[in-house]
Amino acid sequence: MIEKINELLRQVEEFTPKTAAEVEEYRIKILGKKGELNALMEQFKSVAPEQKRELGQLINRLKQTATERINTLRQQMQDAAAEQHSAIDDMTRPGSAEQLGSRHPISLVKNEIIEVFSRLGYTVADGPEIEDDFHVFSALNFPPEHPARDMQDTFFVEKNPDILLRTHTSSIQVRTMEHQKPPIRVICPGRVFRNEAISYRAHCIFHQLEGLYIDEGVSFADLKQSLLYFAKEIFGEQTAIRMRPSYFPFTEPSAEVDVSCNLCGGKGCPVCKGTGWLEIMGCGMVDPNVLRANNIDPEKYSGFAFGMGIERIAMLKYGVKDLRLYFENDVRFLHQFDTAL
Ligand code: 2NM
Repeated sequence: MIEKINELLRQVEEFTPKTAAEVEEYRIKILGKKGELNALMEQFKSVAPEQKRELGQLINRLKQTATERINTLRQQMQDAAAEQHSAIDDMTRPGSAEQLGSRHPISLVKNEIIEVFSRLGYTVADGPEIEDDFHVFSALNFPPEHPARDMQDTFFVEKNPDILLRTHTSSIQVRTMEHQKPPIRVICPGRVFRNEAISYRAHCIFHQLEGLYIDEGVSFADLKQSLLYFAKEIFGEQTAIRMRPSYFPFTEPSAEVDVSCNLCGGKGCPVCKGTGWLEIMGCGMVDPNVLRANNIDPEKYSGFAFGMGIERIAMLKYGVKDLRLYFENDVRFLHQFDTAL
């Protein structure tokens, strides 16, 4: 028995496990219920009384040595694991930066335009994207046979009575006139929907921003100065504008507005197709029929309105060649506008 105990003592001292599982396995083998130590205790019962003192002390030594050795090894394994872990979770290491999102270029340009017009006393109005015929067409002097009322151009939700996706944000201005007396000075940004083939220059959903100013004695000169101020604020102080006669159902007279091409300084280049000018919006004096349809007396009040595509302004401002990029939400495109926050 003495031989056996000394052998076990040597084994315990030499035991060099590699894993915590090996330590546990060894603990069960030595100190477990059916382990070596309990086997020795069993044998100890039938030992001659004169041997009991020496053997008892030896067994106790084995028990103590094994317990201490196993506890030490366990602690070592735990420390090693913790050290590995803390190499990852080093609290003093600088944090890795979170990838932040960036404002969409359409939102950036929209907000910039809103800021410019708010300096001229305009407030922002909003309205529903799903509209009725009255607010999109009838109140805006569109004749019953106007092609915009066609299924070819407009997305209908229901027919008879007609419920449709607004094709311009002018419907917001109709709603403003409904519940507000002049003076009225609003800008209406929003999504509009047209049944168009998608290309680099057209999409079936795009963003418009329209303005409306109604008061006593509002003139075409006021319109011109307001739009010149807008153009200089958005495209730079050196920017000039010109107006070309045009036609819209809701304005008379109507005009297209061009800004001087900043790339060539008006001399002509591929971007402005040699003309020196870039078209940015439409505008005009609100047609008396529109004022009447919205219960505003055209004898007392006059007004101007203008409308632009936000994608187009953003394309000119940032030199983006394909309008579809604004809808694909590829972060490699969107993150290029990070700094413009
Ligand atoms: C444009 C061009 C010209 C316009 C007119 C109106 C309203 F409600 F007063 F009749 N809102 N927007 C307007 C006028 C829009 O977009 C190219």
